[in-house]
Parts: sequence; C-alpha cells; structure tokens
Amino acid sequence: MTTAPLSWPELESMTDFQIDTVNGPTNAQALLRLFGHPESDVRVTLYRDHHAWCPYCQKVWLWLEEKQIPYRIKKVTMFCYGKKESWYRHIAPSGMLPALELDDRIITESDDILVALERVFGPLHKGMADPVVVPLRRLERLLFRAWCVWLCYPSRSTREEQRNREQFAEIVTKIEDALNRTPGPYFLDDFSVVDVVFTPYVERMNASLYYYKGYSLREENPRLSDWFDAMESRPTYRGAQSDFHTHAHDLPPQMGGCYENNQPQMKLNKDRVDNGPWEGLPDVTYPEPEHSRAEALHRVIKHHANIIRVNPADDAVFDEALRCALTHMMTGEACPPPKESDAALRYLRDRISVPRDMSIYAAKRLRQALEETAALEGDRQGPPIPVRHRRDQDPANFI
Ligand SMILES: N[C@@H](CCC(=O)N[C@@H](CS)C(=O)NCC(=O)O)C(=O)O
Repeated sequence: MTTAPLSWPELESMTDFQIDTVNGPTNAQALLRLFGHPESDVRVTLYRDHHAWCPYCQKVWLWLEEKQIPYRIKKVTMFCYGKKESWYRHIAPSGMLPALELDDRIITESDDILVALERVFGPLHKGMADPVVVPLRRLERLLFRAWCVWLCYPSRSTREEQRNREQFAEIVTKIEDALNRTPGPYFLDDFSVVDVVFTPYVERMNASLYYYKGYSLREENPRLSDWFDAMESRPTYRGAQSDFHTHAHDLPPQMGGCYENNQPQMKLNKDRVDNGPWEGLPDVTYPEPEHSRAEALHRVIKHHANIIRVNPADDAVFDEALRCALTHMMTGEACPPPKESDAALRYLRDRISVPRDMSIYAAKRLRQALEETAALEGDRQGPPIPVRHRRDQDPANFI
C-alpha cells in the first residue's frame, strides 16, 4: 500500500507534542531555566555552543540541571561550524567555551566554573577538591588521553593500532575497578560531580570508538554499562544525551581528525550508524517514549521553512519529499517521494543533530523515515558530511 503525502496542516494535526522549556525537563532548546523559581532569582548565565557539541559545556550544563540552579543560556558559535559572535569576544577574548557569568563575574575553564558554582550553591554531593573526587578526576583525564591517542592519530601498523587499543582498555579496567568499589552504579556512593565530569567524554568515546574502531565501550564493560543505564534513568542526562551519528560526525573537526581502523566490525558499525537501522544501536537503552514520533514531527514542522531552504534540492521538490517522509513516519504507509529526491532526503538524514534538534529516539524515528522514503526512489547519497569543518551546520543559516 502506498499513500500520497499529507499537507503541512494535516501533519500538524498529528502532533500535540509540547514541552515547557523553562520549567520542564532538561532540553537543548531552552534559553532560560527556572525550575519553578521566579526569574528574579537568576544569578547565572551559561555561554555554551549552539549545537550542544562542546563537551566542556555539557559538563557545566548537567551540573546546573542536577542542582536545579535557575540560569540563562546564551548560545555561541564554535569555530568549526561558523563565525564566532563578536560580542562574545568581550566576554571571553579567546572565544573558548564554556563561560559563565555569576553575579556579574565572568568565569572560564569548565573546572573553575564548577568550583565557583560550588562555592555559591554548594557541591553536587561532593566538591571538585574533595579527596575522593580528585583521583577520579585524574582518572578521567587519563582515559581522555588514551582515547585521543587511539582515535585521533593514524596508526602506522596493525601492531600500533593494537597497542593503542590495549592502552585504552587498560585505563578502562581502572574505571571498571573504580565503579566496582561502590555499591551502586555511580562513581561514588551516590550520584555526584564525578559522574558529571565523566559524562561528556565517555559518551563521545562510546560513539566514536564504535564508529571508527568497531569497539563497543558500553557493551564490552559491565560496570560502565550499568553506569550508562543509571545515567539514562536521569531526566537531566536524557535531555542532554547525544547519539552515535551526531558524535561520529561532530568530533572530527573538533578533535583534528578521527581515524578508522578498517577492521570488519568497524565497517559494519560505520554502515549501521550512517545508513541505519538506528533502532537498537548501543547509544541508548532506556525504553522508547511513546511520543518520540510526535516529537520529531513537531520539531520538523517548527523549522520546516529553514530545513527546506538549506537543502540542496529545489524547494518545492524537497517540500513534497519531506512531507512524504513525515507521512511515512506517522502512518507507517510507504509514501513515494518525487523523482530524484533521494539524495535530498539523505542530506537531512545526515544532519539531524541530537540533542540540539530533538531527543535521541525522535531522531532515530526521523532518520529511519527519511531513509526508508529515500530508498523508494534510489540509492543516491547527499553531499558528504565534511570532516575538517562543519560549516554545513552554520547556525547563521537557520535564523
Ligand atoms: N579547558 C577548557 C577547554 C574548553 C574548550 O576546549 N572549548 C572548546 C570547545 S570544546 C572551544 O571553545 N573551542 C573554540 C571553538 O570551538 O569555538 C575548559 O575546560 O573549559
């Protein structure tokens, strides 16, 4: 059975998805977070990147969300995807993110930001300088360095590749031991700043090693697997969580390159992350919320004019193709798109960014619908995702 594409008003009637960005659950779209407080309570402004790609911003973001500190958000462009806003140079002359304004004082460096926040609002279970926290923070940096050595430099031989993998695995064993020493799933006896410090890069390691090395951090390490599951039980993390596709393609320009090892498992993983099916990838394990399709539909409808404008295809052709994919996502019926619109549908499939655009399950649903609709027309791919920069994602094009 095939069907004709629904109109935009018909599609609009199929979603009642809404969130309260200010007082509701953690979300990447908010510019103000109050947690039920009056706006006059706000003492903090977080300057973070537009796309939620910056790991150091994610650390501060999670901390503020966990502590439910009322704050404003100002979004700034990263060098890799566009031009830095000139006003931000007055806040942070280096242009580096994150920065935080706390009672008229500007603080940069994510660790210094957390220390300053702790002084005013109290620690997140334990302080950054606590003797139980400091060695774990050091371990996080060791893991980070071993990951960079493995991922971000080309191996000159199979032996070197193997050695880099083993050195990374050695530090992972130390992480497993640390997690084993506590009764629960977290790094300390309760959720703490240590979990927040580990989150951004462990999430990026899970994605990038799966894609570039065929290594599944989350599946191969039982305590880390429990830790991920526990993190995903928290609405704060669910709102800030990214997916494999986003990180596989946001990391290369940020890290100065990510190198594939070309092993059979790596090739399978890469194909799966790029072409689907996205359901069942080990980037998320909590059950899919009922509203994921309605969320994806709501987000596309909200931004459809820009989405159509930036797509390389003709506007009228892509308008129809996009409605075909959304019709398919919502009804399950195949909806054949216009001739030769397959590459345009895959262009969008490749540029959904989590959590910037929508949550992880909504993105999986949308990617799947775009791919299945494109496949009805052909196997043409969109222009490749750049690896040295991501100016295809310049936020200036979306305003
Ligand atoms: N040590 C700093 C590192 C911050 C950092 O490296 N920020 C990167 C983004 S992840 C940045 O702002 N780079 C400039 C840019 O991309 O525009 C911190 O912990 O805050």
